Amino acid sequence: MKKTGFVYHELYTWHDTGNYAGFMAPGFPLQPGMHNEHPETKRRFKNLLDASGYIDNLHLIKPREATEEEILRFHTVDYLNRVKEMSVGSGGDAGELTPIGHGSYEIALLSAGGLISATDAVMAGTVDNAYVLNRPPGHHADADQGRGFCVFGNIVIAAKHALANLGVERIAVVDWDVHHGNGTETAFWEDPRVMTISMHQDNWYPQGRGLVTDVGEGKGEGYAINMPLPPGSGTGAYEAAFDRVVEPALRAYKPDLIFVASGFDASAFDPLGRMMMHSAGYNSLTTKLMTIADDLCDGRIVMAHEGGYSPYYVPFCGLSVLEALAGHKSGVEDPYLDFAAGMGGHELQYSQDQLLKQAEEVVQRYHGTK
Ligand code: 9RB
Ligand code: ZN
Repeated sequence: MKKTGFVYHELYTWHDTGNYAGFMAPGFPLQPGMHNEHPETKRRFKNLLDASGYIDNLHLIKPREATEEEILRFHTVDYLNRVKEMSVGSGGDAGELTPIGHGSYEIALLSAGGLISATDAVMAGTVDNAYVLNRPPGHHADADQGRGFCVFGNIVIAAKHALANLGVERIAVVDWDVHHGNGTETAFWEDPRVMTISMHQDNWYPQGRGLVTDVGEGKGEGYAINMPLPPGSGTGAYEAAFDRVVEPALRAYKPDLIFVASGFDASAFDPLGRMMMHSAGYNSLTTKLMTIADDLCDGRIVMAHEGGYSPYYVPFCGLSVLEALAGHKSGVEDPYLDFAAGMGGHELQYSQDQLLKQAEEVVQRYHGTK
């Protein structure tokens, strides 16, 4: 059993992404509708924790707002002011497909700050590990603009806080969201203090990013690792990616702290991904990561919620990850699991194996391990 911190705030669900048609800005011929990154999916994750009673196994951590100074460790002043102005007014777009509603600025500060609160608690040993169920998400955000629904780079900001104030020297970020963790990667592209590992659907979003040959530059060369997996990848591919690439890279790097960009949009039921993960798969990846983290950094893992757009399935993936983190079963069975696990093609496929061979070579080349 572990003491697992959980960060949530009602205001996270008040970030208003408006009337987009899915992820497209509305306007003829796109009928206005609902944005994919709407509050309900994340609220239903929290609701399942409440309804099942599992919330009582978690140590609740109150998020605070990140300070302007903390945001500016990553973002430009211009960008911060732009978000603030839109948020005081009636909203707008913070860059590329990143809706800002009235009041979204403060909520984005609370989203980044929630990750800081969780990181502080894990580093202080108040909890063993933590999950932050925050929105807006963060892993696509650039220094000078929002991207792909992400306003501020939540993990980047928490990592910079940990490096500056918590005596942390090496951080690993494992991103299992179905999209590439471009914002986090760019932030530390030339920085060996943070190893970024992204597993994502090949060339989905942002396109042209996250190639297996993208490895970082300058002092950061070899500290960015990318696995652009083919569409259709299931638990076999994800588990092999962990065993063959994530584990050796982490064991060679020996981080003091591990962040996870935890999107559930690689699930079999996600409208914005074409992968086949399921709740038991996420439980297995979490368990693998915990074994590694126990060996390397006293189990210190901080997970930040990112994408995941099936309102019906995300709660079961989330609960399953928390069950692993806390080392305690909820007794709730995932009603979709048999169906998802029964789909064809979960075993590692030839094309997936070929990609993993290339990623293994990257780890081998820079970190001398297999
Ligand atoms: C479109 C573009 C997007 C942007 C972001 C996502 C998902 C993000 C996520 C999906 C599609 C561009 C429609 C660029 O869940 N991250 O974790 N679409 N992007 N140009 N156009 C026309
Ligand atoms: Zn995503």
